[in-house]
Amino acid sequence: MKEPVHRISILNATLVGLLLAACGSRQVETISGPPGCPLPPTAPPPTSARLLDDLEDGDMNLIAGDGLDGSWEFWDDKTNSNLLMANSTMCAAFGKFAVHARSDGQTGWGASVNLFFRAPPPRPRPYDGSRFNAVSFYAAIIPPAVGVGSDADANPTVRIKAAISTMETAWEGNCKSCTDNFAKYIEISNRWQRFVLPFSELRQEGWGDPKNLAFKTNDIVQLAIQLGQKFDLWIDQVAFEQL
Ligand SMILES: [Ca+2]
Ligand SMILES: [Ca+2]
Repeated sequence: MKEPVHRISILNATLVGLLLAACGSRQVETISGPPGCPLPPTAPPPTSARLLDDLEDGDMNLIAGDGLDGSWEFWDDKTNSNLLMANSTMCAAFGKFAVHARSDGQTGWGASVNLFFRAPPPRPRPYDGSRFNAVSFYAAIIPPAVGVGSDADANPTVRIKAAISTMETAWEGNCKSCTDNFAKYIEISNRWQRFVLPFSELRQEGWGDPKNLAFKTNDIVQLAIQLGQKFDLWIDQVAFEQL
């Protein structure tokens, strides 16, 4: 039994040698991230007007200065003790750290990842973002079908609501029916992608009171990324933009 195994080994070694010779000195492109992580972004991050947080300080605060002193807040419906929301070193788009939010099933309204521009009190507290006209961030999901030994070609996406609140829509703001924030829906896949929320494209859904509001750039409160009941989402590199 030993001889055939030995011969196969030699054949494999020869094949590997031929392949290496064929490759020459060409650089091999990385096509996958760590197992269980999103696929890497296809390009480095563009220069932004003002980086809000890349998570690289390992904390839950944004990069302070320019009147900004807020922090990340994770909100959920308290229906699942397996909910995870953290600054994690497992799967960053850039650097080592990124926000990770995962739940195997909420039963209420779900959960949201929020980045507040100002620290309370009071809550909410406005920030004058009129120097900017958009917010950008990187996001990716881990779909159930993607992982070790699974079919990465399935490439499902998840549609989620990304929003900016103002003093007229934020929770406990100047509203009778709050959190109908200025939103846009985005399609997130298992590859890290950059998403841009131009302020001019954000709209209320129309169920809030007040509604049909104009977006007041000088009165913004938070970036709110609305998750559903079941999710495995990563967020990194959040910034203000001047497009
Ligand atoms: Ca930080
Ligand atoms: Ca990062």
